[in-house]
Amino acid sequence: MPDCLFCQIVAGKIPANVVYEDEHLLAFHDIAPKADTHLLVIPKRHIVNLNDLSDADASLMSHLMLSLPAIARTQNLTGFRTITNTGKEGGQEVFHMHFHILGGDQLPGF
Ligand code: D5M
Repeated sequence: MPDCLFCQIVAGKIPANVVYEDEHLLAFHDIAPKADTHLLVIPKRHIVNLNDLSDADASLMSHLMLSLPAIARTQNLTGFRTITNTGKEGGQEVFHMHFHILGGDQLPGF
């Protein structure tokens, strides 16, 4: 998606502070951190949000979820919060699916 911000990060056209990359995923620091450590984990392929998923994405989503702890550990996080905002009403601002990883200090209960 040419005018998608996160697709442009995947393509290397917009810089990001990348902490993890593999064939399917990219993880980088959020530009406006809401916690001491705030990462974003995205699929390289353009997927809008959870509403955009189908059964064909089961393996990708399994890989993404199972990768979150290891990505958190790159920042020495053992405990962390994971959030994904779905749709405008869900607070989503960038319409390329991403999972926030928040940690590094004691987060309040939810
Ligand atoms: O979260 C979108 C998140 O994307 C928000 O926390 C800011 C972050 N953001 C926006 N632009 C950038 C760039 N260029 N690099 C890194 N992070 C960025 P949402 O869940 O959609 O509200």
